[in-house]
Amino acid sequence: MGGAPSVQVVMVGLEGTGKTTILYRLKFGQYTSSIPTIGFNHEKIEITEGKAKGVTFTVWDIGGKDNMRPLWKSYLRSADGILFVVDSSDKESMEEARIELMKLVKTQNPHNIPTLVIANKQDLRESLPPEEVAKAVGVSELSSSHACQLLSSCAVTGEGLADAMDVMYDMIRKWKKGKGKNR
Ligand SMILES: Nc1nc2c(ncn2[C@@H]2O[C@H](COP(=O)(O)OP(=O)(O)OP(=O)(O)O)[C@@H](O)[C@H]2O)c(=O)[nH]1
Ligand SMILES: [Mg+2]
Repeated sequence: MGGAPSVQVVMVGLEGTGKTTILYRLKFGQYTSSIPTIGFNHEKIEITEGKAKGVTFTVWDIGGKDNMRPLWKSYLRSADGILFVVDSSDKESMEEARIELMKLVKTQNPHNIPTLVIANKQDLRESLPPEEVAKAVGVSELSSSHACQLLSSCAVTGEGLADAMDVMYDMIRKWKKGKGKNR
């Protein structure tokens, strides 16, 4: 106990869904163009407003290409929460995202850490609304047995990201209480 709280989250999702854009939006407060991630990026992000004000998030942003997905699970062991990013405009990838999300949360999550799915790219006209993304990737189904919720965002403008960090922090606090943990 004592000191400013800090948590670790792992950010995963299929390639091109906007993970690195989210990371740098949170870190620098502005849009930064990115190239596909080979390996990972990580940043310490101090939350300056909202319910999680003063909390430091260490965010591990892992590349989403299929050859990098086997790495995702190794980050789960030391993380307190999962941010799973979905491109809401890419309807064809929803089933693949659902399979990866199920696998990760159900079979590769030894400490049962909470998952917040982010339905990103809500600014695009063709994007599915958050409720439909939730159905398509199985959040509705998962939430009956696991701590799993969905929120929407636009990483280009940053809309929705402050709420997402608030909710992620809240989920982590509940998870830690439930585990009697104080890491
Ligand atoms: N319109 C729109 N474009 C976005 C949004 N978020 C990210 N992008 C764009 O989507 C593309 C991919 O973004 P990245 O952040 O590199 O995606 P990533 O998930 O890190 O991809 P990998 O590193 O390959 O796993 C970039 O051209 C971004 O500018 C968004 O909310 N809206
Ligand atoms: Mg990336």
